[in-house]
Amino acid sequence: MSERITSWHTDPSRPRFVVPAASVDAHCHVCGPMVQFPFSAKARYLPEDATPEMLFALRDRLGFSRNVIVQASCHGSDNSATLNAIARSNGKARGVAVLDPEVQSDQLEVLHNSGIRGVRFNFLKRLVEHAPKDKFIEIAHRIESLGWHVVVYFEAELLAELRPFLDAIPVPIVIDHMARPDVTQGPDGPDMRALRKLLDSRGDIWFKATCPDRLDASGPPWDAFANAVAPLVADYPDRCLWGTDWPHPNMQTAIPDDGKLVDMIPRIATTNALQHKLLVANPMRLYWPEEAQA
Ligand code: 0GY
Repeated sequence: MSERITSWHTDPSRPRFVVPAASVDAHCHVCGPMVQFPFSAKARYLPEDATPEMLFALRDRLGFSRNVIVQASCHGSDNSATLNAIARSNGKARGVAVLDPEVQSDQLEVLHNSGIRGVRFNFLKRLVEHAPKDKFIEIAHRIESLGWHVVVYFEAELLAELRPFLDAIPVPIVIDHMARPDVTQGPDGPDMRALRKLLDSRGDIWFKATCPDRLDASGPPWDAFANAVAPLVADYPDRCLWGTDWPHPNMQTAIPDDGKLVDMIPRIATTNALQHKLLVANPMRLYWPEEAQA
């Protein structure tokens, strides 16, 4: 693996949908710059530099105000690139880290003071070598006093097997990309039913209504995604988040136009009230609780 990948649209359109004031892109990443922040030796893909300045330019172009930067697997558990981006954001970004199970408590404090508010557990075999559930549970207990949550990334097929693990997590849980349901099954298909069952089991499980480009092979305007996801957002309006997923790590075909991704929002959050929850109130509660409106 030596070829570096450009996984993002280099000239995204300006969205037609105008997002509410103070909107948060709650799922995005930075990669590199490689000379400053080398990629992990275990990285499964090698991206071109997707720098903080590029992310912030996209934020402004799309009309967003803040970012939640999720540590990408290509940087392993070295969060330096993510922390660098948060530090350069003038307070407009917070982050989700990937932690080494041996992380010390004083390092957790440093991460908190640097803007980290959650930890990501990635179960995608194509992205990570190991996903040690026992260590993840230990980490989840250790972050509890900081008020953090966990972000879990897995595919729909794994949900039943992961259920005891998820049940044992003592902090709020955010499910990346709704656990990648087969959206062609529609809103009442087995994958969405299983996700709803999980959401119904606890009041503190959230989901990201993200990634039509990854989940709907029919391509823009991603009708299957809109059809499957809109009822979920309507039924769980206080537990959904939205993000661009820029720079769309490792996407090599069907790279999405980020402006078109924003234009999907009113199709999955169909009223002003839902849009405000999805883009402002919900991410503020999770990432900037000290500023969130009651
Ligand atoms: C995503 C999805 C992917 C990649 C990563 O950390 C990552 O490398 O998250 C993926 O390949 O599905 O959320 O960015």
